Amino acid sequence: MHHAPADAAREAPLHLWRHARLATLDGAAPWGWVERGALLTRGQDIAWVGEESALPAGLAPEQEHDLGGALVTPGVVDCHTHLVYGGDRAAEFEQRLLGASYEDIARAGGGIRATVAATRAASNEQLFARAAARARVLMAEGVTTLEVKSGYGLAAEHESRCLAVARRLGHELPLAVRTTSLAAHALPPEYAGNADDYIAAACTWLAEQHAQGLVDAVDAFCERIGFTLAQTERVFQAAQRLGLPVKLHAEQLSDMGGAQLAARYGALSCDHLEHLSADGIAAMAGAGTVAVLLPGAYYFLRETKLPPVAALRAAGVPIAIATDHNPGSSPTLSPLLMLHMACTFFRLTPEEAWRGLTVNGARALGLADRGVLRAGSRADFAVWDAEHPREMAYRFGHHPCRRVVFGGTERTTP
Ligand code: DI6
Ligand code: FE
Repeated sequence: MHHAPADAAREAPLHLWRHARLATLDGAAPWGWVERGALLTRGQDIAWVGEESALPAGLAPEQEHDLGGALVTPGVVDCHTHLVYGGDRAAEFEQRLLGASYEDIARAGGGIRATVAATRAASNEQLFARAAARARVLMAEGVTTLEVKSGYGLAAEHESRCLAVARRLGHELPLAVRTTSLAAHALPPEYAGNADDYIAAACTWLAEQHAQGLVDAVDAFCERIGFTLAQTERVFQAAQRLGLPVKLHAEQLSDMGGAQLAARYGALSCDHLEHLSADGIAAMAGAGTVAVLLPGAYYFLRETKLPPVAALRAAGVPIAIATDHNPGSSPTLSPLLMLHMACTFFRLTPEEAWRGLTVNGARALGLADRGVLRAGSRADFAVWDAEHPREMAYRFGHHPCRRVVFGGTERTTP
């Protein structure tokens, strides 16, 4: 006999996590702060959060964990990564510093095409081992939910392999993984000069990948060097036919009007957004689309145009922050550095940046059950060697994450 999930949750043992300073990020109070806090977890979920002095009486928790007055935040949600790929582009970085232009490198078979070739040449085991090593670095900084995009296979077989590797990360590591199909990332060499045919092919792969349970969302790179608005819309239509939510790499290098298109398809998020227009902001606000800001790519590409943070804030568009980990434009594995850079470059407040790395990151993935410490949410939280979460926004190159609880179970740090 199988128990219904609700019954299983009721039967799971109760754990008390006490003597904590909580940044719940729940409610309107600054940080959702609880100075002398405690959490009760049952199974994978939080059963109760509050002042320890207000703990419900008469409970007999099976285990009690004394957190010694440490700071607790929700687990970190990295809602935009390209974690699965072969090779790296460190030599290309070096060549550029020695004077080679992006075009020189591209003509010599470098850039994104080099990553596609290395990804296709890598075995599933190699792709998995490399991606798992990267995921462990992210996890050491408190990541409990991770989005992983395909987009370096750019052929049916290789896109499916990359999505399957991403799925396997979620099965083999104590981490929640959401997969996004990004076949519309770049034009593979087989389709040079034939982007419309490539998009038609990619739309047919999507149905197959979805049938295999490999896809949670669909993304595209709408850009002069990526795909046009019309091609992006065909990808969105294919996603819509399958009932899959969409996201978009939008207005990263130029204002294509991608945000307006994405909003018409009810996009979960638009990401990058340095060149986002007032019309794009209004469309996103109307659709409830999250703005995912990616300070790592802004920094690494030495971008100078800032995303319109004040206007996004004024329009009430939720703002998320992510690593955008990829070998070409954001080879970082530090969500905490992104937290810092969101403040220094983009002028987010430390609390906005933290909400960006937790609750709004979750929202960018369509997940309402995490990102805050609240009764009913998933028991995903991080314990920090810090007095206050603003310290992690202030310091950089600093990793004070000490313990992580994922789905109610303490994770052993890698
Ligand atoms: N925007 C980016 O910055 C990366 N992809 C994208 O859509 C670059 C990917 C790469 O250069 O490998
Ligand atoms: Fe990206």
